[in-house]
Amino acid sequence: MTDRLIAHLDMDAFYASVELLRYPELRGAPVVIGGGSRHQPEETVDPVTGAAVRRFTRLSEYTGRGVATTATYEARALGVHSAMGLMKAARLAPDAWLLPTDFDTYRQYSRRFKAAVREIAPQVEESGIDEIYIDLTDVGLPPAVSARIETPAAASERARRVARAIKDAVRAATRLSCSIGVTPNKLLSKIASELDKPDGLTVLTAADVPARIWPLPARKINGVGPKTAARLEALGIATIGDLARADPAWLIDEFGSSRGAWMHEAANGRDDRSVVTASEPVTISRETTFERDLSAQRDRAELSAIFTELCEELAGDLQRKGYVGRTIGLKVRYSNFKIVTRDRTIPKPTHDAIEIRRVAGECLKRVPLELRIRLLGVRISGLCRPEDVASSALSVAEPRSEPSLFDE
Ligand code: TTP
Ligand code: MG
Ligand code: MG
Repeated sequence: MTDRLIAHLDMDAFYASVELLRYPELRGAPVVIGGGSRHQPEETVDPVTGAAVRRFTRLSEYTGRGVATTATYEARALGVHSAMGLMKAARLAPDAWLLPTDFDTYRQYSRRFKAAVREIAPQVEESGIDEIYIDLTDVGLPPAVSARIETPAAASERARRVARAIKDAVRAATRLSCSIGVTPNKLLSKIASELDKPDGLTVLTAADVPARIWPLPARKINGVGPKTAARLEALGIATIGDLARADPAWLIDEFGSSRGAWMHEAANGRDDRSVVTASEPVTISRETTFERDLSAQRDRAELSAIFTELCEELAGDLQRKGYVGRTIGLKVRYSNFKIVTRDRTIPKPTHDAIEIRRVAGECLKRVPLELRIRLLGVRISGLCRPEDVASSALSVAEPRSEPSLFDE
């Protein structure tokens, strides 16, 4: 098998970098993200010049038990890091600026950078809000060249070219920088993306493992947590190289057969997990077949209750899975087993039960209701993520919705 080209991309100081886009005056200063709404910058007007000014909170003003989600590289230089208590961070960097965490905005930027990458390389695996794995094995190959006949040097050259294009696309879409590692597998790429942060680009082959990977501490292997690292340390194993050179049988004795064997493989840079692209659902639906066929005339109350319940379940599915949709559809199967469907697309996407019920009710007015009904279903398509839509652009029904046929 030829080597794969797997990239790991991770955004630089992600939450902090997003904040700097709206507060460019803080660029170059130590900034820590992790406050609450009371640390929202105050917008005022300078009484003399009339210019808008913002007042930010100094980290030294913080009291409470909150932790830093992240910090700019300037704050990291003072010793502040993710998950550090803010009071402790304030002792290290009292003059740093503190900003509240705004997950909605970070999620929006997350979707944006991932979409930009997918335009260039569609094989993307989400592995966190600010990071993805990308399979570049077949991306950017010159026509009539297959990855199988490409020389290793040409493959590395192509990896660098494609990764550079991805970094440019991420910057164009978000004005943010990221770091990318490209190696033959996910495990090595996850380590490599960190080697040259921020704004890094590191391409490694299996031959680079001894020089570039082995000197690193064992905890740099994704999956070796602080506890395992401490145990390894106590056994005299500090670096990935120590682990690679350890006797696998001894590791298995110490850590069990699967973990011991895995650690040895990982330290030697071997990992054959593939990049798993999660497919987004196209539609979400709910339907029910009745115990007995129901008549739109005689069983109106029962049908109406079931119809409402289906819409509520569908809205619950959407909210749980984190989608909103624009096309709401209705499916009716009659006692003679014939099916009719109707759908309607609304201008703004929704995940609201009342709104779904209202639109599905309109669809219901367009189906014949002379025959008894055997099955009723509602579905929604045209799905997207609510964070991709400004909240004012979400469709929510007025509390009193228009009555549908079943309610009349
Ligand atoms: P990371 O990618 O680990 O860190 P980062 O992007 O801030 O910095 P780096 O340049 O080193 O990659 O995490 C991504 C975001 O996840 C980070 O900006 C904030 C959030 N986060 C937490 O909320 N808590 C944590 O403990 C960590 C590690 C991250
Ligand atoms: Mg990051
Ligand atoms: Mg990350």
